[in-house]
Amino acid sequence: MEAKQPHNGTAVPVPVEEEKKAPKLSVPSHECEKDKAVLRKDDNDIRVAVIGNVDSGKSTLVGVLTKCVKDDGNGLARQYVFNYPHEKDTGRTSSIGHEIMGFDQEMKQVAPLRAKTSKYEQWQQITKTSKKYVTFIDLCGHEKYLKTTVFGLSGLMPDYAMIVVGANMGVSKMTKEHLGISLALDVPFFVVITKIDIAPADVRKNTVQTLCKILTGVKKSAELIKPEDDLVKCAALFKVGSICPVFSISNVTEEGFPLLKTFLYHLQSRISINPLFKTASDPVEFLIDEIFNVTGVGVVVAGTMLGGEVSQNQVLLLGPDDVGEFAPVVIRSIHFKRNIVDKVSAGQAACFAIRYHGSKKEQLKKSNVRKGMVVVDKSIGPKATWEFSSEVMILHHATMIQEHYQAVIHCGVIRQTAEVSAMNKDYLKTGDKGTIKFRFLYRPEYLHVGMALLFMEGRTKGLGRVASVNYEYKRLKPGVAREKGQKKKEEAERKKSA
Ligand SMILES: Nc1nc2c(ncn2[C@@H]2O[C@H](COP(=O)(O)OP(=O)(O)OP(=O)(O)O)[C@@H](O)[C@H]2O)c(=O)[nH]1
Ligand SMILES: [Mg+2]
Repeated sequence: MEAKQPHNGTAVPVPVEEEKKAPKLSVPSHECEKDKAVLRKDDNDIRVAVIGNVDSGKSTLVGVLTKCVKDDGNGLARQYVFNYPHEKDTGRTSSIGHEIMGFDQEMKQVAPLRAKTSKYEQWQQITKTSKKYVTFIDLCGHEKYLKTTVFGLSGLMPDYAMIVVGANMGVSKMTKEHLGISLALDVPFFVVITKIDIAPADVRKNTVQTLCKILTGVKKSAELIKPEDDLVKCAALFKVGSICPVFSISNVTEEGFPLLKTFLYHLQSRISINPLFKTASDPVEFLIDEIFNVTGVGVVVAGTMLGGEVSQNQVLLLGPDDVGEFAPVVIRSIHFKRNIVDKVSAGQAACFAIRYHGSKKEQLKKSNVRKGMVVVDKSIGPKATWEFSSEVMILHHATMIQEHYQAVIHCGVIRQTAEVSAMNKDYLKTGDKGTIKFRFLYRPEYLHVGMALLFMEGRTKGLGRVASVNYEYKRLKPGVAREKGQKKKEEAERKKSA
């Protein structure tokens, strides 16, 4: 199997001694609410998560946009964006893919190097010559990989979601599901209808009508984009408002691409209005979404900078581990979009080569780090929590959610099973709202009040926000806790039958 490249627009940092100073990236101007001086340096880097039903043409669209090759309708363009050979064989995306497209001063797309050159060279060329770039996060359409798609949407902090719908396929259950998740996570979305070259006119019309109806149902007004539309205004309005731009394209003929590319160029970063992001002058907070072990380098973590600035040789805290502790680590080298840099700041996705620092003599191993951990500044005084409460809404549950119910919590980069330890109602059914106290089953996590969360178990789905965290509660070891829970359950059943 081919080795997977670190993503997040990053690459494996080379050993420190080989590092060179990275070229400076230009900063565009655009209005925002925070002080410009402390905003992230490359506010011109937009992240777009690509979602939609299986076979709707997501990977193909990413391939056509970023590699400037036309598709043949038979899987040609997607070959350039797959991570693994098995994805090439089956044509199905099963992992998260990252690709970038760049624009120059004149708003023209920077021609990528030949599609067959390494991703490394392609990204370096685009970042060096572009004024602005859009990073696409290609996600999976198949239900089997829904957890990966949810992770991409919630943990990789996209500015926007691009929902891809096949004109000939209509709006599927999975498309609606992805749309619902974007809404739940407050990720504004636009729609791209693909395959207009093969969809019969009546089928295409039907797809558009169904889509408009669904969007109206979620209080969004569909804007079917026409050549005369003001795309600058559209991109700005859609960032905060209730419109949903809808593009119609063909990956084979490239019909509709000029309009879509212009729109992508005008997209604005949302970090200034996303409450999760802080400024470069705040203490460092970096969420880990992937871990690599690189020969000659050691452990490399990929993730997103929520706040602060990180430089080479800086000492920060890594955690929480399985008992909720944080350990000092030193940043050995930094990569940003496959370029070696000496600093990254709030809003950027980056890769750090790290190792333990100070009294901890052991060597940091990949197994010591997991997705959901953070690298933070000591001044934050980070704490891990086993228990938190959340205001929730149940999107679907076959019967009732009660105490002891267990589900997988997706919250940013955190993914862990938790149990309902208390509720403000006896039970919750589909459509109900309530307050639930959740307890993680395996380890404490680093959580923020206000973070959006989704919980899932089979077909059950609910969404909510972290309302408060309880640092006082310390969970018993999982085995003991399960035993206790089981006893409590048995007792309740005994009482019921008595
Ligand atoms: N004719 C035509 N075929 C297209 C178009 N877009 C995509 N295709 C074809 O549709 C098929 C599916 O495309 P993919 O890009 O793999 O779809 P996907 O949404 O990424 O699928 P998953 O990753 O499995 O969720 C491929 O054979 C593409 O060649 C289009 O605009 N026109
Ligand atoms: Mg795909």
